[in-house]
Amino acid sequence: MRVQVAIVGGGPAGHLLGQLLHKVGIDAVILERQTGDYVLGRIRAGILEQVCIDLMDEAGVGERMHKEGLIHGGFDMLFKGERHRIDMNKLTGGKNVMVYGQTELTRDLMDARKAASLTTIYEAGNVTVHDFDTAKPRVRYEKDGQTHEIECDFIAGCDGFHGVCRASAPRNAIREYEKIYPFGWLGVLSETPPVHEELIYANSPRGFALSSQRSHTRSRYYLQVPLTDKVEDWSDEAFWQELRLRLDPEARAKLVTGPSIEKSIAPLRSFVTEPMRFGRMFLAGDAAHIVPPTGAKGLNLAATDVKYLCSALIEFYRDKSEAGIDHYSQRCLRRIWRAERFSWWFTGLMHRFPENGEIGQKFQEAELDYLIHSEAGARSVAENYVGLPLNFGE
Ligand code: FAS
Ligand code: PHB
Repeated sequence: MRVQVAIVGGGPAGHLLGQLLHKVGIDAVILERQTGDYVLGRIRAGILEQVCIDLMDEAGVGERMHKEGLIHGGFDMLFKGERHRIDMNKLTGGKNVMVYGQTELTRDLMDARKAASLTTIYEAGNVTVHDFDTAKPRVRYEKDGQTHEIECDFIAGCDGFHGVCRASAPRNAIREYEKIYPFGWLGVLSETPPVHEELIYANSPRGFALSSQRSHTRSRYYLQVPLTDKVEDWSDEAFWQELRLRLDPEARAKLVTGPSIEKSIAPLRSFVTEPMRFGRMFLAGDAAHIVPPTGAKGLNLAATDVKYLCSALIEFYRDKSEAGIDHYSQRCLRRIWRAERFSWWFTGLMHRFPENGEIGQKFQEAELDYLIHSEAGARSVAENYVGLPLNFGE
């Protein structure tokens, strides 16, 4: 097989890239090691920035998102038993975010790809990437007991944190930055109405909690838990009991519990790869960077990487210019580090760090108290949360 772009990884980054390339007539194949159902079964992000919403529209798959997505103009920060709303819409001159699950976004992209009869090879085993330091890179994979080879002009590594593409980059050409947090997020998805119409981020003496949602009838909750916890250690009842203890009385009274339809523990890390381009191989999304989910940036960063990569490839094929692909890494990394910084800061503000002692909690409470009484402080939170403009600082 020969294509212009071989996309490794069929998560949101891979499928969004595939759809955007298709819209401009660049042919691509997606190689995904799992089944489509497995990919859709992973419950992850829930918040879309305007940049991501616009890209879904550009990809021609925004219809259900606009019908079912929930526009949020603010969120609450809960500490010392009281909730304080960050009015993002007012503080950013009218910007909002949208609640629309990553699962639904990926499903919309998969459906569009299928409707256009575009090729996604699921259960592609043992994918390997070759000769990306030449003008004729290749990708190999195993399927149905046979080894297959794809010739291409470019390889897009959209294969997530544990993928093969970053791992295949020459070690002397890559620099990795990493910070691992001393706790994880225990997440529960339940077919129960949310306790509040917007999100609640809670900094409680017992630890962080987040009350999020997927719709008016489906809730997503998270608790900060020790890294030693296993998901089987947490019964549904134990989860609901602990969540109650971390919420304020009003939210507690409104909490509707029910059976978990998904329950998992995700580790938290800050991670960035520099550069994101290796000859004719480009990394995008979690393949290149990871943020602690506190700032709801992971999926949104993947979307902007894909936006930049797609425009670079259009320049190459349409304008015969390599300027875009030469500038890709630098363009992505400026935005990535800003989001990494915000996600790290927000994680530090909202989670318990026992190693910092009681005084650490007091510092956090003082910073939170400042933020809710300072328009400048609240605006800083709001403009980072809705997503900095693409041309910020230019
Ligand atoms: P993904 O990891 O989603 O997709 C990569 C794809 O590549 C996968 O389908 C994988 O099967 C495939 N793949 C891997 N290796 C391969 C190989 N060798 N060959 C072929 N295919 C291969 N972000 C938020 O904003 N909020 C959250 O609450 C949140 N929760 C998260 C929870 C977890 C457990 C994780 C891991 C991430 C979470 N994220 C969250 C971040 C998440 O949403 C990512 O940002 C998003 O999935 C990025 O999408 P991709 O870059 O496509 O990577
Ligand atoms: C989610 O709904 O999954 C979610 C929302 C906001 C976050 C993280 C996760 O910061």
